[in-house]
Amino acid sequence: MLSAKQIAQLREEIETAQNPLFIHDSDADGLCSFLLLYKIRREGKNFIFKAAPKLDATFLPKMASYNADKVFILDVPKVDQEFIDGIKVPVFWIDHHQPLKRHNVNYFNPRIKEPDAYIPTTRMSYQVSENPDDIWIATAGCLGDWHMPDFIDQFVEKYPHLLAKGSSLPEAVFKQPVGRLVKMFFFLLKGPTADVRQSVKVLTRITSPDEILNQETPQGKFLYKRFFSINQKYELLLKEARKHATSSPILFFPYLDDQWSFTANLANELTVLYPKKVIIVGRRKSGEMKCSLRAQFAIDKALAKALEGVQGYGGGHPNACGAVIKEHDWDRFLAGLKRELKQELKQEFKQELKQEIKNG
Ligand SMILES: [Mn+2]
Repeated sequence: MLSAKQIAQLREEIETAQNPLFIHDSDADGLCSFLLLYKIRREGKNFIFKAAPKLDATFLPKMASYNADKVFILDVPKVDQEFIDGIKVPVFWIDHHQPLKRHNVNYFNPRIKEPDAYIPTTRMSYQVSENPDDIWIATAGCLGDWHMPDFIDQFVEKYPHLLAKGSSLPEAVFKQPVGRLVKMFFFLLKGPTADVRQSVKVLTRITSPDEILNQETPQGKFLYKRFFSINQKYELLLKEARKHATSSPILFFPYLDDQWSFTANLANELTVLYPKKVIIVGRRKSGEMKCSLRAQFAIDKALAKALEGVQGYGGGHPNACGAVIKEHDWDRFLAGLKRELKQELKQEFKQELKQEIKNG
């Protein structure tokens, strides 16, 4: 979390900015962070950063065209020093990924002090905005980054029809009405740039979630309709992906990527539907298989072992990894991973058995 001093500093910088530029990640956390901070003063522009993870010098000409007096970078994991140096106006970077060493930037990252902290950028942005009218945006952004916010009881009190008290994180995100809102903040960012820009502009003028979910105003109706048509594409893919669930501990869904890239959303929802399986959503591209791996248990060790002797690389968090494998080695990789997972299960079983024997 931000300290009181950091909150005051960011608040002051936003309130005194004439034409701030907000560069934010292209997901629910990035978008909600922008909306919360933008609504403090309603000045400036946003740039949706789609080329994650790295913001580098190639973006400088585009940034210069905004003529901003301050730049706020939200939820972008990697920003090159060259990019920061090329900006020429004060840069404020709020993020919660692995901290990097950078200078000439006001860097706000809770993991500098607490390496294991998990605080979405939206949570910090809400500390700065502190507008209770926007609690629905703050909630959706946190849930979108798989984090149950500490203010959830206030949200439930205000919107009891959107979330049942005491819901778990998976229930909130995939079973409760608030989950539709979370998906909306992801899906409205997909598709042709002009449509996305229009959706975000309309979002800055929405005052309550019911305005969208119940289509209470023309703006709400517009967003709901756009979301609905994108969600239809997603639901079709999800249905297709579910056909790939077999008795194997791996659910592999080969998927053709286009501008409607749903990889991360699909992988997350599938882990909730199949909590005991490793979910792999993969795309074939120039002789390689690029894939996202997710599970509700640690898979990083099994992945590292499966990568041995295979042309490819990968890694990430314990429950969420990425990997790129040469296509000719794909079957060998998959077989290796299956073997490793079964091995781990066996070990676990043996240990449980030992424990049972010990306990008599
Ligand atoms: Mn984030």
